[in-house]
Amino acid sequence: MSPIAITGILAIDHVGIAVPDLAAAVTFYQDAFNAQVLHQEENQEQGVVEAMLAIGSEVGAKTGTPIQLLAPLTPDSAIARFLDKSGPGMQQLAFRVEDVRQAAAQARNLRIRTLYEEPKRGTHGWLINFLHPKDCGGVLIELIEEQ
Ligand code: CMX
Repeated sequence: MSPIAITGILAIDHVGIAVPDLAAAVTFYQDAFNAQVLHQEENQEQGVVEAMLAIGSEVGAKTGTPIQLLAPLTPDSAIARFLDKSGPGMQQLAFRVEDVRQAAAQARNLRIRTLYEEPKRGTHGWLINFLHPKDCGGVLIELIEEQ
């Protein structure tokens, strides 16, 4: 019997964009797209400083659609490596899931590698894991469970 697809995917949570300078990128999104800043934080473990912005008003009603701007805190962070190799641009697609451990186990059954055995903490301290971009058609997919 073939393994089941990943279940419990609720929505696209956000698209993540790697930027070298967070303040400059926030200003650009505000000025060019009328984006609203929802939240900013540093995540030392991930080596990022990030801003969550809402774009547009049609989809997602009150808050618009979230875009996450990610800048490196350290030169050896994942975002710094991405910027060095690929330059600024889209770095990840994030799915909100009901249960990140279950989604990760189902991914592994589908022979999609997860970056972590156990979830780590992402934005708002929510549980996260990632699916390897080489197993997802060149897209780094983040799985997020609200806590
Ligand atoms: N999207 C698509 N492909 C990617 C990628 C990305 N974001 N990052 C790396 N790759 C590709 C590389 O281009 C490379 O391809 P080739 O072998 O064809 O050249 C391959 O994957 C391996 O890349 P690498 O440079 O050797 O690997 P890294 O050491 O940079 O690690 C990855 C890649 C995905 C394991 C690392 O970026 C990682 O651990 N990411 C998860 C954590 C993260 O992104 N944290 C920041 C965000 C935090 C948050 O969202 O809260």
